[in-house]
Amino acid sequence: MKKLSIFLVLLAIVFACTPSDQELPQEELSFLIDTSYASTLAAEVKNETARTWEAYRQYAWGHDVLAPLSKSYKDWYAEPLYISPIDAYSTLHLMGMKKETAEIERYVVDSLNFDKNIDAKIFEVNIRILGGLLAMYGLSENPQVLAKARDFADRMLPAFDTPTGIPTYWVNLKTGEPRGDTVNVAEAATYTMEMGVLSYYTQDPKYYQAGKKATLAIFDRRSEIGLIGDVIDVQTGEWVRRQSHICAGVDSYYEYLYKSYLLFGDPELKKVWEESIPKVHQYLAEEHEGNLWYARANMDTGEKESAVVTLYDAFFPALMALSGDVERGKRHQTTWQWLWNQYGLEPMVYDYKAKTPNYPVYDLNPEIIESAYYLYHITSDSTYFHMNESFWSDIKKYCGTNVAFTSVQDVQTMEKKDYMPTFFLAETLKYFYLTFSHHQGVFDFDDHVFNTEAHQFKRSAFDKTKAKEYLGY
Ligand code: DMJ
Repeated sequence: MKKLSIFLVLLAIVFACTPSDQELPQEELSFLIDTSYASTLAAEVKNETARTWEAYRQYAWGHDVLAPLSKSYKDWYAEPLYISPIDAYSTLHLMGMKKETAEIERYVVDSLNFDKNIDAKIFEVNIRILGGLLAMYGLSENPQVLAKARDFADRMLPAFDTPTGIPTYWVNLKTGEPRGDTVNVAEAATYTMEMGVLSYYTQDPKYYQAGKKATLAIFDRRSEIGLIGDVIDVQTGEWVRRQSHICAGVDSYYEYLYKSYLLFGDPELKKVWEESIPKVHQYLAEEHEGNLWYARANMDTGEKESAVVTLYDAFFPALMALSGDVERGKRHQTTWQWLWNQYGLEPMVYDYKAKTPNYPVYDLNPEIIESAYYLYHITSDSTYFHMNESFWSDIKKYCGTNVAFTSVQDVQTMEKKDYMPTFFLAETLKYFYLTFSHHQGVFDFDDHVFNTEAHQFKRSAFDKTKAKEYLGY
């Protein structure tokens, strides 16, 4: 009886001191999340990932991509490169799916052979295959995985052997024959992270040096007002298109300037970042009907030319927040959320002045979810948790199939398309899981950097003094 009265007194004190939800100011309310509900969502994402992975195993094993509607598969080239499992590994590992990751690791070591007579697209295989294998090595410490990554990078390197140092679009994995003389900026200069990690692990600077040379080749060709174009000739170094933007085709150039600096500490990349990013804000940022957009402008005059953006651009709030410009990141993220809510998913290409989706496909892309996750971690504001909660609910509703998830052909009709891109496993599911499990502290965001395909690298595993030597900067 005595215990009960003490308990009741304590309870009365607690209630007296805690205002009801209605009395809490809005800013404080926005920091509250129900952790058991968050855990339920995290478990749901994990279950859905396991279900999706099982569908890949059942219908597409040994191939690049799952086709969820036909319960079949697609390959990128004449011979498969096993891209889905390599991309999925770092997500499955993070979710603690040990049996599945062991199976992928075994396959990579025992059966994966890159000696194939195919022309591989350098940009895509760098972020997915090389990035995925390097993350796999970082997580497994299996030297045979590192040997595969090195073998793959050695097959990529002939592409960088151009007068400018900017890689060709394709390279033949067997013969080393490069092909394709024009590339966009993302294809030209998104290599410093993977190549830097490989140089660190192998203590051979040649990989990082090739990636960095390509990045500097772009920066060195900036206009007098400090903007870069978007398509370039790898042989002559002449700009083929002089339009400046942060959209698909340029995006990860900016991302890697900052993130590679963060991981390795190369001061030259920091300088390039610090000189480049103010120009992006100065010439490309545009307020339109209450939203903050990043337009397309002429690289020489800075005149805005187009209000056509891509859903890939939603990587930018994350990059802003990571680099300390949190307020700008928050404002820009609100713009993307606005666009998502116009349809219930995002169109791939959108004209914010004409208000038309120029290309209405949604390919299960991660960027808006990635940015919500970064902002949630960095601000602790549950607004961003709830953003991802609603994106997750929409993806389940419009992209879910009876075996996995699939892309949408048109966000206006929600007609489905028979394709589940590999980055859905590498990125989209990962960022949902990280958001919903954030309160459990299972992942140390501040000790990691993600490559542009969301493969995680531990910052504390890269000693800056050694990096200077191993990467040769
Ligand atoms: C991913 O393959 C990478 O994030 C890339 O940098 C661009 N975006 C796609 C997914 O949308």
